[in-house]
Amino acid sequence: MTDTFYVTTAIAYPNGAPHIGHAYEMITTDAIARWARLEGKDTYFLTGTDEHGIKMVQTAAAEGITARELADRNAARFKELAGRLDVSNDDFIRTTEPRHHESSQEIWRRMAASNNGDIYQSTYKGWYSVRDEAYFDEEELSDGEDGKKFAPTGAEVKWVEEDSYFFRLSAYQDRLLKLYTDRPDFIAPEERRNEIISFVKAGLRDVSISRTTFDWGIPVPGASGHVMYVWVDALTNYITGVGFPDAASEQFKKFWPANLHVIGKDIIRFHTVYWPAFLMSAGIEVPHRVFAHGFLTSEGKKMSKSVGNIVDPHEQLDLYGTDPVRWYCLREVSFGQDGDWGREKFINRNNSDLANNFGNLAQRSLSTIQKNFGGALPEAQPTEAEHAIVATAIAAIGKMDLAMKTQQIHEAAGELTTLLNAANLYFADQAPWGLKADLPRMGTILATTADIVRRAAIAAQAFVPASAAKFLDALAVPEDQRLLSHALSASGVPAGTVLPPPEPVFKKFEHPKAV
Ligand code: ME8
Repeated sequence: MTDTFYVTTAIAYPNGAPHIGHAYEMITTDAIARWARLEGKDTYFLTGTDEHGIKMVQTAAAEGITARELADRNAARFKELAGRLDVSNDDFIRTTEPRHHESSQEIWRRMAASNNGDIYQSTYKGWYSVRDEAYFDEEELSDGEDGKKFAPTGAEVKWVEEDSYFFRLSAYQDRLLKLYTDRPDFIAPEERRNEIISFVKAGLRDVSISRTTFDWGIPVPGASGHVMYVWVDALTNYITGVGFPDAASEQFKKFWPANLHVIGKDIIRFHTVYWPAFLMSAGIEVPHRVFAHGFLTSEGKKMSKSVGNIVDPHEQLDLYGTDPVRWYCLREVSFGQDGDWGREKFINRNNSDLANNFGNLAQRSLSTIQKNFGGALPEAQPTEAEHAIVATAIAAIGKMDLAMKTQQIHEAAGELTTLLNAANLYFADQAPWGLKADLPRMGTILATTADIVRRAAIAAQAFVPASAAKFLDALAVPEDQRLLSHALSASGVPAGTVLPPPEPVFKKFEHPKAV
């Protein structure tokens, strides 16, 4: 039986155009999904948009359009971005779709029916942040000017009082703490896990899970005038995406529980406290793991509309193209930590890792094969130096695999670069271009280098897929021999295979001149 792997991103609010933080999450999750496919796993990758809630209503009103019009316009932008980033999602869920309404109403019914009722009716009185779509306790707030109050996220909160349904989250404290203990891998990175354990240990309050002051949401079954709190329906997208409420469906049985939810650090409580509690209440298995990544800043500063420094991923793609943007996100930022989008660092990364290291190795070895062997891959008669570099490659790819299994994406990308550095050193030391009088030796070095490029390019498919495919095409690697097992195997492309003339794959970028 093939292993399965189900991975998701958070679903973004389409109240505006996507920013680089959204692109970052799509790219990193895509690398994880692509790696699982390279491992030969039957992989399902879901992303989408979270279209309900008061924030959508208010933004739409300010623009003089309906929430649905706003959702339609911006969901299209998120989809378009996923396409341009070469994101390999299998589905794109929109929470306004009928399948998702059905699914959310079913999880609600199950929660209402469980433990003699995990859902009860009362009145909510408290603080709400529209920007975060979240409730806050008085103690968490800070005071601003004019009596305004602010959530720890910096968003203004408003007092709300309304008739509402509640979820009995307080009853789940022990079960949640047991989950974190029994399954130490459930929350990553470690510091986030500790933060959540302390939060839950401090005690949990029941959560208000319906709203009555607006109607842009999923109707609560059997309770007219109530729509679900946006987070109840948002989290449910992860099961809708694999066929819930048809829990007997092949897809649901195959992919649920999800292997991994990738999210940002600001929404960890929703995913590691509310979500498992909702699922336990509904009698549905909880996901295996939630990984919280950090936030990207722009040239060292927090991105904000008021500062006007929000990085538009489309602009970056226009300037640099898809794979350099992907590589920067995957290599420059330690996955799980905050990172920065900075032009100088971007150009350095691209030029050193992609153009000078990867690109040069491939170009120099392949063009020398064209020049001296008419494009036919020479025979290798390996000496110790060749055995050593091949062993280095296999070990590096093994390390990449271990790193990817715990979402240490930047480490995996770093291993790839270390391998390519070693291969460039091998190539420079052996200096094949000076061996015209010893063609068999020259051929050995070129064939070995081409084989290292093949192995590296197979692994690189998770990171820079279009460029990796170009290398693999240039090496005449058949489509069905591009899995991780092929990158680790003893043999590669047979000697004598005629290779097409190589084309440069990566470009160097110039640093803008200081003015
Ligand atoms: O939170 N850097 O949507 P969202 C990196 N709809 N990641 C960032 C970021 C930044 N500067 N800013 C935001 C929501 N993100 C909910 C999710 S899931 C059931 C519902 C990340 O559009 C953020 O942490 O505000 C989240 O994971 C994702 O982008 C969508 O954020």
